[in-house]
Amino acid sequence: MNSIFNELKDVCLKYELTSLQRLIASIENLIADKKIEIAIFGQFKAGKSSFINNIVGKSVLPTGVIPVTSIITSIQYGPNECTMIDLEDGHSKEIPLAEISDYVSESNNPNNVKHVEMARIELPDIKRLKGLSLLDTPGIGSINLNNTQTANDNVALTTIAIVCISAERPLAESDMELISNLIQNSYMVICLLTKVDLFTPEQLEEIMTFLKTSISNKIDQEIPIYKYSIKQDNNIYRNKIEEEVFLPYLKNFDEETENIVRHKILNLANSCLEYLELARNASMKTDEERDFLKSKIFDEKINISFIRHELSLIASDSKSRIRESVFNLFEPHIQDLISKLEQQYDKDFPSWQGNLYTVTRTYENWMKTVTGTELLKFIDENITDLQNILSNTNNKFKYYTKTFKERLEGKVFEILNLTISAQEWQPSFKPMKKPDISVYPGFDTPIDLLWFLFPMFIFRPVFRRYFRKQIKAEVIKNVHRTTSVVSEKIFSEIDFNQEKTLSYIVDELQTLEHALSASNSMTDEYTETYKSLNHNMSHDILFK
Ligand SMILES: Nc1nc2c(ncn2[C@@H]2O[C@H](COP(=O)(O)OP(=O)(O)OP(=O)(O)O)[C@@H](O)[C@H]2O)c(=O)[nH]1
Ligand SMILES: [Mg+2]
Repeated sequence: MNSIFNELKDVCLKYELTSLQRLIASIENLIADKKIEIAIFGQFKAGKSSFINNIVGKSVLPTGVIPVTSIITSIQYGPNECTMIDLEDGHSKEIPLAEISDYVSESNNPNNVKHVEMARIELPDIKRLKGLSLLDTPGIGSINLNNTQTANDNVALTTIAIVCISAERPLAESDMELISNLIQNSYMVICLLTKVDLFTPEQLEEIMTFLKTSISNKIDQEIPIYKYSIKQDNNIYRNKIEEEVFLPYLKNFDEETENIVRHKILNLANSCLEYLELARNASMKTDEERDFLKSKIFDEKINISFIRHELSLIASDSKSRIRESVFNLFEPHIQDLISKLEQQYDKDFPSWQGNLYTVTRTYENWMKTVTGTELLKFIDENITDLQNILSNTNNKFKYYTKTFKERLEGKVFEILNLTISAQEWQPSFKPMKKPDISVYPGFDTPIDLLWFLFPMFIFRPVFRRYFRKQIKAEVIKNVHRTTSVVSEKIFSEIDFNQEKTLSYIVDELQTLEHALSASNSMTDEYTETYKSLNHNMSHDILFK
């Protein structure tokens, strides 16, 4: 099996099949660190975290009535209790298990402001599950799109998937889409009908029948469905799932991991063969035919400058609304801010001593500090909404990539009668970090240059009123200024993500273009590589 894997890696390297690198890495991990991953997917509130807590016999993961899980968390056996947080910058830190929800729950780590990549928990009292790793994932279809994305990113590489479907809302469109995506790549997919305690046995039978027919209608394949409840007859449900799903993997651990590796290698091989087939087909044509094919596929809508143009339209269309959206966040709070500052001013002014020049400077500094502090606090409190403004644009880029891929696949099929790889085609974006702005309120009061004309013991009440009146205008001016700073920050993130989307699509197009440019002299090479891969696959003892 190793030799065929090496051969596939060489093919990917030689023909620059970059989109297969993630799959290669996941196979390498599996070979190095034998561990069977069971990922728990499903809509938000389906009971995923509750199910894992129930299996491990302990409330380790946060659960709740509003969407909770925002970070992927793995749980597995380890000789000592240990909880690690892997950060996006590559560092890891150990934390007490009791603090896990500070990192993995949406309320304590909104929009992943703590930049957590994933959390890993090892527990000593689940030795019976040694070798398995349970993966808790954020709910699909959650209002927080970043969370949905986190879960989606993992679908393509999942080994064993348990899809939780709550008996309260059996089957949504997103469940079906999830199941069919998982079926394409995973080694095994299982459905878990959760919260069955909420229904009578008769109602449950109806729900089960509905679930089974809906799934088999959609994907033309039956998948095992298990019932589950953490509240009623829990032992029965838990034993059944452990005996029928978990234990078989553990009993034949070596054989099963080999099977899983083989399954993944087969997926990889199929993608490579598709590529070689495409390239070989193209290489057998004459130069004119090849150019004709390419011109039909890479038509006016499938070329880099058109894509660049469309992406920049998406970006500029989004940008045109961003300033307004950001200002709309601030606007309802402007009056409160003015009143707050006026009250603070009434408290602070009496302590400002000195001539007009000094008092003006004190006022100016005071204004800068309090407005700056209040506006930064506001940004802090509203970071989720600001990030959602950016997410809206990111989702447009993702949607564009998805429809573009479908357009391209359709074209290739129509013209060459070949299907191209079903690899996940999704650029992934990181949520926006808190804007690093130091609000710097401006201020201009030329009047103080004439300070020597105004003895303060006479004019103090006049200036007190004068400064107080300025507060409103200063606040409004600085809200506009902050709106610009924040919008600029979002603009630059959009530009960055636009480039990322473009280079992602360009990579994929180049792979295809490369395949379609294969000249006659390459036919033998592609045929040989194809034959050799095919032969080695069928002769490899593990593929028998
Ligand atoms: N009646 C009943 N309620 C359950 C059961 N399992 C989970 N719940 C409840 O369902 C709600 C959601 O459970 P979670 O485990 O947080 O769901 P989740 O799928 O992890 O949710 P997200 O992390 O937000 O995607 C909680 O209030 C649980 O108490 C069950 O078997 N029966
Ligand atoms: Mg959860």
